[in-house]
Amino acid sequence: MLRPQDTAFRETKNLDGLWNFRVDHEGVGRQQRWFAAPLTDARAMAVPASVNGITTDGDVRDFVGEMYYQRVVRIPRGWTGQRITLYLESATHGGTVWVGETEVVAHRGGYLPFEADLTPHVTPGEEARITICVDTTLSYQTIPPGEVVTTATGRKKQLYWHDFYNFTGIHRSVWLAATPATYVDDVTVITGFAGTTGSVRYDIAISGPAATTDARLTLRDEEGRVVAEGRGVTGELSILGVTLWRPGAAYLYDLQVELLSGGRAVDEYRIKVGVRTVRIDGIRFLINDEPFYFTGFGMHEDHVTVGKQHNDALMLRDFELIEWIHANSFRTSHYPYSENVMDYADRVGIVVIAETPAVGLHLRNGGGSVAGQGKETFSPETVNDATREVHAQVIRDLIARDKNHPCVVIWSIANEPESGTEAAERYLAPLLEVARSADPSRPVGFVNDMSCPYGTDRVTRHADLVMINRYFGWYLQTGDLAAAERVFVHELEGWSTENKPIIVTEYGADAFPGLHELPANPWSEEYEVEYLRMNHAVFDRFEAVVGEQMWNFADFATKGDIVRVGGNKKGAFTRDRQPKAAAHYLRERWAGKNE
Ligand code: BDP
Repeated sequence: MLRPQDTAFRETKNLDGLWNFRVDHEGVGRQQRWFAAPLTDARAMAVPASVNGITTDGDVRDFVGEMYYQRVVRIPRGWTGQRITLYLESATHGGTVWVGETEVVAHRGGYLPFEADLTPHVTPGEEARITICVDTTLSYQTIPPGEVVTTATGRKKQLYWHDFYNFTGIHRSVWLAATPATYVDDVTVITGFAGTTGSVRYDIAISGPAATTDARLTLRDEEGRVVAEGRGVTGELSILGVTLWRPGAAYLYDLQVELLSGGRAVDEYRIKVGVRTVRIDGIRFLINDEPFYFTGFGMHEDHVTVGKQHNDALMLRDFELIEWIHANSFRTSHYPYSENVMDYADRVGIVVIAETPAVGLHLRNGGGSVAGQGKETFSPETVNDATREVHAQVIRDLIARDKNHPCVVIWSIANEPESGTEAAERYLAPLLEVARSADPSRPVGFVNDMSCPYGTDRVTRHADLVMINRYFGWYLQTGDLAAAERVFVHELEGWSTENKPIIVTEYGADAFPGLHELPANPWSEEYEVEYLRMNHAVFDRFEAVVGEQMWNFADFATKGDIVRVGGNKKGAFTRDRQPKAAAHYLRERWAGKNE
């Protein structure tokens, strides 16, 4: 499946805007066939947007179950004879789509795209009623997991074990798209170079009724000059005098893929190609065979009112701040981000650790402030074989979506799962293999939790590198940075013996914006700076530490809780993207690091 685009043989129609919307409080929508007629008692809802930050009604904000979106669209009259699809960039945490009364697709999982073939169900030039039912529920067989309980007052409540607000809705764009009946279904590129010659290995998948297997490839540089040409569905292009894609100095070639029938083009798809390599050599992380040190953040798609909506203006502000602070990377904690974010990271040369939505797979512990549930994480009743199948599919889908992005240098298959037990090893080790076989060209790992430290963790040995989240001086040794430093050094001495690169993918302390205290105390802006300074002193002692991604880029929403005041306040920036003292400090450190 490829993201829709406009080319000589393809067209798109964006369906963003206000849709009719109704929350199915009674759980009767399917039985009453709400999709079969115009929605009654409907209100307006923005697409894309999270529902939760818009409403003033607590029963809607915290709703658990199915929500209906509906609108009538006119299918462009020029689309006769084309394959017509509906492409949803994401619907959290899953969606069922009807055209008129016909169900055309049902998808589980909240942060990855899915599409429906509408061709047999619509007529170009005529109107069609589209209904999307978004299911907000998380269970032990979803990624991320959750459990729905009924409270004493009979209300359904969603439990989940991740430390960010469970925003729900249609967070990214919805598209109608037309392609030829026989079309380019997938493009995979893997790049390399030897000396000054670049290589682009390609693989094209074709679908549709015509028995076409012929393709023409044209690679152009940023000035539009043709630098390589190819023929056939697999092969390799060579670029003489290649300009590599480098962190901070992106360079993108344009690959035009044309499907040929009888020597004539019948479909066209284009992708951007950054030529670069990624490799681990002992404790070094190499991009283009040069050691790379990650500076940056774990982030969130999170904003006031719109929640997890993708918005280009807000995205640009985030990237402006990333550049201002001299960061060179981020992790898509804790789910795949919008495709626009990945495109933009490619374009500006920001390095990305791409993560699946597998967060909160640690029921005994919870994450950060999230209390444990006292249940076994891995058991027939909780996270089980069926969950692992879903998790494997999510890994494959993430890689299918993002494999061609030069910005992505690591796949993270999970954040802070339980990793110290045999059951965890049985669950996670095969999933690392799933990622490796889906993409042999990038290192694969998962992010280790503080409760499974060096010596007890059983899964990192199956990963290509060490990624750890540590909060010494915050959740442990609170306020005592000298004690925290000692513990952290001790632990890194352990991990250093693994002969793998180590990235500290989270370290952070909450600071309430505007709270100042000298001498510093936890929650003050001063303490956040001192905490970061201590952590950096520790990292600088270890050659194997090849990256620091501070938690978090910006303050973000969490569920209501006694340990969170208006959300998680570990941001270097506030939720409205203004710098705290920590941001000014990081800017100085990272300017020096990247020299
Ligand atoms: C870590 C989690 C992250 C939390 C963070 C925290 O990975 O999602 O937000 O702790 O507590 O355990 O701030």
